[in-house]
Amino acid sequence: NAMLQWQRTGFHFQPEKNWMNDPNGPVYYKGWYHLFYQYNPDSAIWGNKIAWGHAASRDLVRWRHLPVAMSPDQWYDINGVWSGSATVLPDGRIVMLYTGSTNASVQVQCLAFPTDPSDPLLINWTKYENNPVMYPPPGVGEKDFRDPTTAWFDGSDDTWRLIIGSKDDRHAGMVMTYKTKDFMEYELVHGLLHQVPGTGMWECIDLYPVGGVRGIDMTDAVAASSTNGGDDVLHVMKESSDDDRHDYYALGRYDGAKNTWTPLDSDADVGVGLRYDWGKFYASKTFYDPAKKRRVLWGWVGETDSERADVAKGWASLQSIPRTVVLDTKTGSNLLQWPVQEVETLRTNSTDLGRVTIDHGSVFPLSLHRATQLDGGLRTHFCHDETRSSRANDIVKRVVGNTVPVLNGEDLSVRVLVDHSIVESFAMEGRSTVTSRVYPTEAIYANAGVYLFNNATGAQVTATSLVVHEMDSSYNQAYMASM
Ligand code: DQQ
Repeated sequence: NAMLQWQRTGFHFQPEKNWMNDPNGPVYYKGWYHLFYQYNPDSAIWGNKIAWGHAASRDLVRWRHLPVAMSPDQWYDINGVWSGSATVLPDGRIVMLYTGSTNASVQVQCLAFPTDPSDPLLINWTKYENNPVMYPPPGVGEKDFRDPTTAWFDGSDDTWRLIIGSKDDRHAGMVMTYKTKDFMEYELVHGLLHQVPGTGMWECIDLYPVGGVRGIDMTDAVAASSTNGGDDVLHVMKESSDDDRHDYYALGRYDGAKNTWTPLDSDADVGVGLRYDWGKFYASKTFYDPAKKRRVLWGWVGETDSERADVAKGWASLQSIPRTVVLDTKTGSNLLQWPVQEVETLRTNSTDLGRVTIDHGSVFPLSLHRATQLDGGLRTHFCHDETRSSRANDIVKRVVGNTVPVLNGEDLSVRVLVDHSIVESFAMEGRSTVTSRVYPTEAIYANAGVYLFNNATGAQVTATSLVVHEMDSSYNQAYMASM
């Protein structure tokens, strides 16, 4: 339906057509960033034939679409090649672990390798001949055992460790640890790494270090903690709640020897405290980028329109802008998420509006060339109100957000990315983020505009600084195989 094509984004990743959900196996390999994703090649809705879509990029912004990497074609994944993660071995080889949904819909873990390791685009994948490598252990439901993480090396017993989320029979979300020497044989580590009552199935868990001197790569951080106590390193644990479809995280301490992870603040434990994003954002995953020595987060941003509309337009879902993730050393109690710096290479016309004061009850239009793709910041109050975003009646419209700490001496600041049908906002340098899908019926292409308004009954509001960057489309910049 050509009418709806304006909803396609200019600089957020999406497949050329059909359904996408979770980001899978992000990894940097021979100069290319790889993004795999849950993909239905047949339709714009989720189904039982989910495959791994694949794209690669030099800069996390301009993407090249590649052939489907893995399809459901074996007894152990015939009902879906589900989510998983990449591990890079010290010699540079990649090991991919993913969940297969078997011919009996049992969730098992499977192994795959690049068929040709000399191919930087990693086009072809070979599934391990003795798959599956892990079955649900005794006491764990056949349909509650999925989404293996990236593995890290633990020198104390020379094993690789990884974790898998689940829930127990009393609806507590929980995390199991496995260890392996060769990625073919696995041993369940005694006890649970963590567990939170009442939080249900933990999908797509993630565990990674932040804050310490060597605290970005998991293997490095584990090595550092065994040599110096590692007290400066915190570990983020994140789960995607199948109950309410939000991504929850907490800061804590990981102890490999005891196989425990303990939250700093038990009142804000995983699943009950902080979220990565207070809008539409789910099944996210981080990876360590060795090229720029940073941790990068991807999240699946689904549609909030109707399934009927998705079928009509022939596609569904976006990925968030890839975000760097660091510890907020000022508060010590949350992460900072920020669009990767490469996004700024898409900025074209920049308008610095300086200081703007808006009287109560008034609207201030900004004059811009193009308002459908923007990146900008202002320092004043901010509100994500989806109720005003569309006249359509088949979509979810809410007011979404949360409190964000503003410390003494700080001003409130917000950065907002606008890309046709998505608005992604970062308050206070990324202490809190909100993502919305928007489906305007009139404000599309040249009819879109940006306005400052002040709905207060009495007070004036002053934005002490306001900058707007019009954004290029990353897809305009064709990618050559030789790049
Ligand atoms: N999506 C995958 C699962 C995962 C879920 C299936 C989260 O592996 O638990 O498409 O969105």
